[in-house]
Amino acid sequence: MERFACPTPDHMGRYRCIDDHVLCDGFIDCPTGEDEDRQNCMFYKTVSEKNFG
Ligand SMILES: [Ca+2]
Repeated sequence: MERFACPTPDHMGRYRCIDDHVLCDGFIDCPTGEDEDRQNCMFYKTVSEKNFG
């Protein structure tokens, strides 16, 4: 399983790490919602679809 660090730290100044399965799942997991960013999701889903054939 891959883990990703959010690009923006939270209010404590810590960078949160999230699992790849919470990327683009419709819920905001990063402090400013980067994991649900439309452009990032478009890229992520494109890669995922290629990986799944
Ligand atoms: Ca999410």
